[in-house]
Amino acid sequence: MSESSSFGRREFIRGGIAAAGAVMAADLIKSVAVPSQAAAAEATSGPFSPIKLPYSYGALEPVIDAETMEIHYSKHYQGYINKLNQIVSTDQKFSNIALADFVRNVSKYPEGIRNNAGGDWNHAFFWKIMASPGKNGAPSKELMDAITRDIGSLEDLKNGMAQAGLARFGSGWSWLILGQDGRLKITSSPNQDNPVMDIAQERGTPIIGIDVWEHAYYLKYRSARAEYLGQWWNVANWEEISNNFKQARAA
Ligand code: MN3
Repeated sequence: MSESSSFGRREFIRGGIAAAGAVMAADLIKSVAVPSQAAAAEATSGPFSPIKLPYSYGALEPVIDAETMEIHYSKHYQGYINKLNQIVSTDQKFSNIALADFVRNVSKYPEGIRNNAGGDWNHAFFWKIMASPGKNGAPSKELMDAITRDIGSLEDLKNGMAQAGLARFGSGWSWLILGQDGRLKITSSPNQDNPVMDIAQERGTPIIGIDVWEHAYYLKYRSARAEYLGQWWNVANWEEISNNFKQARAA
């Protein structure tokens, strides 16, 4: 996270110069707030670490802007991982438990593990199912056949996932899952919950998951969640999504 720490230092120096110029108190508060945010996302040690982003921060432009990607990855995602590492360091009984096991059996663990293991798992999943516009491929035939059978059409899938995301009040995720009955289904979850969790209303294997927290789209789309959900398909990595379906069906 060297980029964020150098950013923090730069802002801090700028803040120092502003202070020397004796500018207004409000400006001082702003300049001091930046380094503390950057410091909060410094990687901490522990069993959990971020996956490498499979593309640059700017690779999803113009659908998702580089600044949103940088903040989302280096602050929010890293923040969940840091908190998870901090929580598991407090009790010996949490050591040697894999992320997938925390997520699957989340009802056994404290709320902080539900939120932060969910945040880690969901974002790692999300980064992988996106690709640059124009390089994002198309659904496999077997996935398209299942979409046609269970959802209707690709347009129905897009509309259905937009509806699920818009109906989710506050923060959460819109999902396409392979249900335990072997059928595709559109669902949504609050906060950092997901359909793998034992507490989920609709359980299944995620094939697509779209982050509908404001931090995922607000800088570019402001409050227009529907527009973000419509544009998102231009960065859907169909190769990865089709592979998720293939693996879920084989499981
Ligand atoms: Mn997010």
